Amino acid sequence: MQYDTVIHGGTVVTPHETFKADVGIAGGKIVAVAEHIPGGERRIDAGGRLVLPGGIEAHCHIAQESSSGVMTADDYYSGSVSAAFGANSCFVPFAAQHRGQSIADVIATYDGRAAPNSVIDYSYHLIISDPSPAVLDELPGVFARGITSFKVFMTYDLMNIGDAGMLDILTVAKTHGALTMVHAENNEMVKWMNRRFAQAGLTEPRYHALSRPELAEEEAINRAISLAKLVDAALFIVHVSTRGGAEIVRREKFAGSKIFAETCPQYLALTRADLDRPGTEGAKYICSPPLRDHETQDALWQHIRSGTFESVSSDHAPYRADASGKFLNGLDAPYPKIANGMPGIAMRLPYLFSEGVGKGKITLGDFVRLSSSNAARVFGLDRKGAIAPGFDADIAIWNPEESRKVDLHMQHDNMDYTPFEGMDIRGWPELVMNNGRTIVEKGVLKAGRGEGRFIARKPVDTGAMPGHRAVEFEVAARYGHEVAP
Ligand code: DUC
Ligand code: ZN
Ligand code: ZN
Repeated sequence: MQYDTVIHGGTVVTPHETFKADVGIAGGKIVAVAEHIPGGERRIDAGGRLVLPGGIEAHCHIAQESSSGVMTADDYYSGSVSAAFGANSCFVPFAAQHRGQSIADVIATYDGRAAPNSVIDYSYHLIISDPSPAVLDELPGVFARGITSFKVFMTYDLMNIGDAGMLDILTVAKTHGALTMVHAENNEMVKWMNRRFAQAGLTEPRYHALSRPELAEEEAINRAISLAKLVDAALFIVHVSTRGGAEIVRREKFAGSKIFAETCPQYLALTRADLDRPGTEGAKYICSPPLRDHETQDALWQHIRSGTFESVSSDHAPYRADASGKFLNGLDAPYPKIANGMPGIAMRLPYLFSEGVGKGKITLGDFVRLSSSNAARVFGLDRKGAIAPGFDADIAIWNPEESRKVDLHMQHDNMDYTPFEGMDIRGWPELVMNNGRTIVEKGVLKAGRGEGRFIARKPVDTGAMPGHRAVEFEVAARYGHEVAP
């Protein structure tokens, strides 16, 4: 067998095993994993290193306008470069529909942004803000193209599609084996809180966190799951930030509903006290759902280690701390007018490795699941997320001993701050591959603009999940006559 590359002497990690092995790569694929593999045009010494599946970043905002028209600082070049430096071989940003826009137009727009620029493999989740009959009719064509997941919002007036809109989308998604993702916060609770704070003149960033109560997330998660259960559709709850929300997810998931969920490093590393930073600093920590407290961090870690979450995603939403981003409406804009989100695509995995594996909160197998293999399974990336023959040679070689202090320079994004600045990290990716191409090696970018490929994804696999049967849909069996729901 001729190998293009052999990674030798490393420790390979899968979700269930950690073992010494060499990895043989040919034609962009892993073709052998064995105790000793001779040959190879290139031999990479991985002695003392961990050989892991390349990360899959399943939640990030790249070259995306927010509903209020603010463009992210990262395009598909800088965003994918930053992802690659953070040990990711593949990412799935959002392609966002704005109201009135056809889905064909949305996809063409994002193809134009991604294809010439991405240095790593990519796909999109489609954001649907306007589930009109014409838009619902377009969805089968989107699934056929391999875009098998989309996100909807229960909050923001320009995005919220309402419960009936969600039921329509969940139903179409179920028909096609697609996965609906949801941003779950109760819109009316948030707007009511905003009005009260505005009336009292409380508009500094710290009130952002208080304006989006934990109960707003918990109520919306509960409602979203009820809607999904009614039609027995698969649902992925994004960026869970509360103990109560995680508990609902856990209860429903382990009762057999088709529920998936993620949390994000910012909810583990930061708290609402960060919004109290002086001057314009607090605005850097505005994200939704908002940062919480130390008790919540402990609870979320417990849920991570006990299997409530499929993945830990960055929710990289890069808005610079200047007039192009956070301060489009001025330096002293009230918090509802400050762009919502923070960067973190390069820090997701180093943070999870250092805090999680390094401090004994999760195992190496958990790290592989949370960083890559679960996202591959849930989002239909069937050739990714594993170090095994037949899979894409998407590999990250980690030095578990390398220590770094986080600074902006090591993010390689287009941002002017990192919320993780100054943190001590132990464990760092030394070499990252996508399809057998070395994309980052010892701090140097090796990948070329536009070398990433669009990946057509498979439908969501819920075969092992019993799901939920609503009795009201068994009209014929129970009541002797048919009603088409
Ligand atoms: N939701 C996200 O997922 N990211 C940024 C802002 C938001 O509301
Ligand atoms: Zn969201
Ligand atoms: Zn997001």
